[in-house]
Formats: sequence, C-alpha cells, structure tokens
Amino acid sequence: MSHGWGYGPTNGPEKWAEGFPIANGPRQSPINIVPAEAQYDSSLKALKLKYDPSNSQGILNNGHSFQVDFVDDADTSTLTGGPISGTYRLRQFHFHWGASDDRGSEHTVNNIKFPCELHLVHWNTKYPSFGEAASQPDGLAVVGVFLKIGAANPRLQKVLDSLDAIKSKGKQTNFANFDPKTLLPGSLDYWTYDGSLTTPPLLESVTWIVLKEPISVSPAQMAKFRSLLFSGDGEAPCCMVDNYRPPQPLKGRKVRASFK
Ligand code: B30
Ligand code: ZN
Repeated sequence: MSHGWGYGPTNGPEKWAEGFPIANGPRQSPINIVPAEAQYDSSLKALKLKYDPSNSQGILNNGHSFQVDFVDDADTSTLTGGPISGTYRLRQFHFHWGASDDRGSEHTVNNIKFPCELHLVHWNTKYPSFGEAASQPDGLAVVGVFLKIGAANPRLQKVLDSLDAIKSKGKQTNFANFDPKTLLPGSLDYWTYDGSLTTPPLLESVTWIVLKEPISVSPAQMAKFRSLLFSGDGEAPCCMVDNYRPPQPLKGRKVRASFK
C-alpha cells in the first residue's frame, strides 16, 4: 500500500484538502473537546464492548501508523450501546503519537494535547462490508483513548514487543489472541460527536466516542512507538512520529457527554 499523503510539510494535514476537498467539510475530525461546553445527555447508554481475542489476526506498519487487524466476518467482536444504534464490528485498532511528550493526540481537551491516542475502529453491520460502511454517515464508530505519561502499562507490552518485526512500511506479522478490552481505562465515561476519518480519505462517516479517562504509558514505551519508520526498506529512514491531524473547526456541532 502506498499513499501520496503523509504528515510532512509537503504532504501533511495542511495539504490534504488539495486531493481530498472534504478536508474542509462540515463534520471533520479530530476536534478540541471543551468539557464545559459538552452537554450531559442522560439518554446516552453505557458502552458495551465484547471482543473475542481469537479474532486478532496481524499487525501491520501501513506507512502512517501501525494497526492490529481483526477478523470481522461474524458478530464476535462488537461495539453496541453508547450513542450508536445496532451492532458495529471491530475492524482494527491503531495509534497516533508525537515526536515528544508534549504532543501526539488528535483530539485535545481544553486544548491540552496528550502524547498518544488509541483508535478502535468499528463498522456498522447494517452495511455489507467495512468499505461500504466507510462512506455512510452512520457507517463507522471509533473509540478514542488518550495515553498519558506515567507508569509503564503492561497491557501495551505485547503490542510494543511486536514493533521490532514491523519497523518499516509494508511489514506485517502475526498477532494472535489479543483482547483489546485490556487496553481500556477503568471508566467508560465518554464524549461523543459526529465526525470523520482523521486521515485521507477523511470520510464523514464516524461517530466518535472519546473516553474521558486516559490510560498510562511510560517514557520508555513511548520511545518504542517512535522507533517505527514511515519509510519502506530501501528508502531513506524516516521516524514515524507526529502522525496526528490537529483539531478541526466544530462548525456548530454539539459534543455530548455520557457523564455529569
Ligand atoms: S481514524 O480512526 O479516523 N484515524 C481509516 C480508519 C480509521 C481512521 C482513519 C482511516 C481507514 O480505514 N482508512 C482507509 C483504509 N486504509 C487502511 C490502511 O491500511 O491504512 C487504507 C488507506 O489509508 O487508504 Cu492507510
Ligand atoms: Zn486514528
């Protein structure tokens, strides 16, 4: 897989609108979340995440992040409840991070950036496939989890130990029997709003569910993320860092909170 877009000065977020005009659309992501402006909505349900560890399949350096892919041919790893109707299947999870600890998340809270953000990507089974769901306004639901510097997180270790095998773009390796639920914080309190993919094609198909409580990551664990490369074998090595899009205009959208 190869992309014309990236995160550099010539192909980064400021240039994406040239190839993907929806970059300036009405429901782009990420956003800055202002908790004082979010409306508590008592009708929002609890999030239900049911994941089957045997669905985890492989881990891939896709040239802009790394992703853990899941088998999604049955309703075995699903997201229900929360702000969504029906059943959404887990397709993959991935992360965005910075070159240093003062940046890296896509969403911000009161303009505060976290060093890393996890995205668990799900698609609505009312559509026949991920690809078809990805262009529908209610096609995808992504759960976002902030990472903050603190104690080493043992739940991240299996993921991080796999990164040596996928250092450069296009590399992949097996990644079996992993339960992504182990990556979630203790509280499933969330903010939710209607948005988009944060990378090209920037499709406006995502119900965003951003968890309030961060999980921890140590400085040594962040260093492991930053040891990946954007580049492929035989290209000039280029560290995979700062692979985040900055917050986009809210354009009148409402952010709802599941908690008071
Ligand atoms: S995100 O969670 O909003 N950051 C996609 C999924 C989630 C997000 C962004 C993008 C996505 O599915 N993109 C299209 C599929 N990709 C997947 C891939 O293998 O990595 C192919 C592509 O972009 O054209 Cu690269
Ligand atoms: Zn993402």
